Amino acid sequence: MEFVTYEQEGFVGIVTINRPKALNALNSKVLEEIDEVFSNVNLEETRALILTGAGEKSFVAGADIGEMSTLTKEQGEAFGKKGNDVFRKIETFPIPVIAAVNGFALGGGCEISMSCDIRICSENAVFGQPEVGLGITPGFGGTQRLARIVGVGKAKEMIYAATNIKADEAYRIGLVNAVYPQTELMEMAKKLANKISKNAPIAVRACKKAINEGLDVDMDKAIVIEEKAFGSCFESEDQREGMNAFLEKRKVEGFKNR
Ligand code: DAK
Repeated sequence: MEFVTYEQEGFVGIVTINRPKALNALNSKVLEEIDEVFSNVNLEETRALILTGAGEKSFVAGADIGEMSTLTKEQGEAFGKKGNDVFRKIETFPIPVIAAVNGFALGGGCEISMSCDIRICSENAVFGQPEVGLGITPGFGGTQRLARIVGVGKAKEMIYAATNIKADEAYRIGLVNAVYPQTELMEMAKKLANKISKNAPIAVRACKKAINEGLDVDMDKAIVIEEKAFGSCFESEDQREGMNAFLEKRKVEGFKNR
């Protein structure tokens, strides 16, 4: 791998986009490597992922403008699909993915963070969809996910006016769950990932699937998705251990992911 690294710390996997010379901008190679890293995650031993960028300046400064500058209509659509397939893989990945946004999250950077389940950021983070200033639309899901996360009005303002927002504003509008000093960001991301990892993995995965799939359908269908997810947990050892521990007034002896 040239541009993406993976580290395993207990049940937590850390994926780092590492192309500092271009502020971690996403070219085709970076997208292919992210895809490969996610494909290789060992889901038996990993219960949460953290996605971050190398360095202290930028999470991801967007799709690679140099690579995009000469695309034809067909090539543009193909590049959009390549990014969208990877981002959808992250969004539907069986385990939670936390974006630890450590600086610029512009264009494709904002978009990849929005394909993660949860975003936390450093105080120097900047979010935005500056594409219309480059003569293009957001191409990796920005027009769809931003409106779903922060609401239509705010998303339209950010996208039409190409307005970048700082960390405190991102927190205020609900784009990020928390803001930390840069030096504490990864520690806090790991703390959250470890907290998730201590819970029953089968139940956590079922929650992610139910929340994601339920948001795409009406409430009558959505609630059935939850019923199925809830029912499926009763086939797990971890459900028995979780409930027995409560009834026997003891701590859970470590969920087994079974
Ligand atoms: N692409 C390529 N290189 C980039 C880059 C990017 N997005 N962002 C930064 N770099 C490179 C710079 O060119 C510079 O390289 P050298 O000149 O040193 O070789 C290096 O990173 C350092 O950047 P700066 O010198 O500019 O650093 P500053 O601190 O002065 O400024 C900045 C930092 C983040 C404010 C600035 O670099 C900047 O404005 N970057 C561009 C941000 C941006 O506009 N991002 C959105 C890109 S558009 C689609 C698919 C995808 C997309 C759209 C459509 N379809 C297929 C339909 C997605 C679009 C985008 O993401």
